[in-house]
Amino acid sequence: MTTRCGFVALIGEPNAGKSTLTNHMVGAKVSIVTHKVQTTRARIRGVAIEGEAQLVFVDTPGLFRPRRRLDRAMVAAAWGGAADADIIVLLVEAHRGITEGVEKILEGLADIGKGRTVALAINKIDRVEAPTLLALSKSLNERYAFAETFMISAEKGHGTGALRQWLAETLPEGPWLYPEDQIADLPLRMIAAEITREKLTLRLHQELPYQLTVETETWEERKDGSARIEQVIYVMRDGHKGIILGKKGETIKAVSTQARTELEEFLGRRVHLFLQVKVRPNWLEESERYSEMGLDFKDGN
Ligand SMILES: Nc1nc2c(ncn2[C@@H]2O[C@H](COP(=O)(O)OP(=O)(O)O)[C@@H](O)[C@H]2O)c(=O)[nH]1
Ligand SMILES: [Mg+2]
Repeated sequence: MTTRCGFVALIGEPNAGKSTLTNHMVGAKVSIVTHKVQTTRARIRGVAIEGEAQLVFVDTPGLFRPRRRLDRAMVAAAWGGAADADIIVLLVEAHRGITEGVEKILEGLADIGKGRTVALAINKIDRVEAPTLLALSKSLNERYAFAETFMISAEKGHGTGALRQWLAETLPEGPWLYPEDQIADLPLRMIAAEITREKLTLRLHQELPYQLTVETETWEERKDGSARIEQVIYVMRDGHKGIILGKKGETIKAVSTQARTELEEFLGRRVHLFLQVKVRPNWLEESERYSEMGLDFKDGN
């Protein structure tokens, strides 16, 4: 039997559904998902198996016009993920169509996509009627020579089987890169930090989620089989610390419980989670914070 293996980079605007599709394909939550834009900060690899093929999905941060250093590092990681992939899948939201952001990505693809297989996945088809979908598919294909077009709902799992099948057939021949039972290529400490960041993002309003970062500081394996995990939430201002703690520490307590429950489910064992909030006005300019997130920190980033 010939095996196949390769990287499938999912790119698109923030909120297109890249992380939802990654999780759906892997069959487990390896990438955090929220309704807020720019939830995914780094490249997250999720592994799926289809017949003799191992599909390594590269979930990327959204492509958007960057303002801050962190934004620039995220966008660079997204394009870098595409440039390193065997197949690029562009996700476009069915109900939003060809936005200015999508236009910009198509421009970028003209360059990065050269000599690569690029497919189009129109996502969230549960939100539109068929005629809209066909018109959108037609105009996107007029703008770029996609190898294939798929109409999917990452959330409901519609059309994703066909995409998966096509990817499995199209990836290059080669040995599998990961053991059969591995579903993610991200250190556990980072997955743990991402879970806490997701719970914070879901709970906090407006800009605050974009101004904080979570790091796992210590991870101790206990004799009784449980894990003791200490994490730090870095925020930029004293006021933010107060918001995260909440009245009588209610907010952080709730976040901690939710994160711990999900971690226990993910790890399949008991977890003792300790969260601490630290004010660090300049964390967005500290290279160490970026390496903890798996992002490059460069001069001029
Ligand atoms: N209606 C609908 N919503 C979806 C679908 N796929 C993703 N979403 C939602 O879109 C939002 C953004 O999804 P996410 O995967 O985080 O997008 P990303 O920023 O591209 O990674 C979340 O609220 C998802 O639940 C879909 O097929 N249909
Ligand atoms: Mg995402």
